[in-house]
Amino acid sequence: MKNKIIIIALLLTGFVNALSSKSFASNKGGKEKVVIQTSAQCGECQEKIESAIKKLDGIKSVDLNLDTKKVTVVYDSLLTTLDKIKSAISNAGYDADDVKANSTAYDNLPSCCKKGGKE
Ligand SMILES: [Cu+2]
Repeated sequence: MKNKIIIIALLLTGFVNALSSKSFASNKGGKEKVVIQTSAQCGECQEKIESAIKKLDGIKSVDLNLDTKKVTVVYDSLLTTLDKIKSAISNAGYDADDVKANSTAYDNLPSCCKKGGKE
């Protein structure tokens, strides 16, 4: 009887370990897809943002929608992070969600590319 309890306990521990290592593995890397709100105004902004993101490692695809100003990025989370993508956008002169545009880069944008430039 005691042996049975030990076996069940061992099986349970193994099961819990298997579960936790599985969730760890899925956090460890692979394809991630994010949608980031930017402050892009026109096609030129779109190109600048897309090429800034493409310079990072592990970028699979970048697609900026000018109607919504949202950029969809598919990337390998082993090679890059969401923070790196946001700072690439900021360093290009545009807002990326909660990350504000780098002010020097923003000042260097043509006036039509600044916020409200197209409105
Ligand atoms: Cu522009």
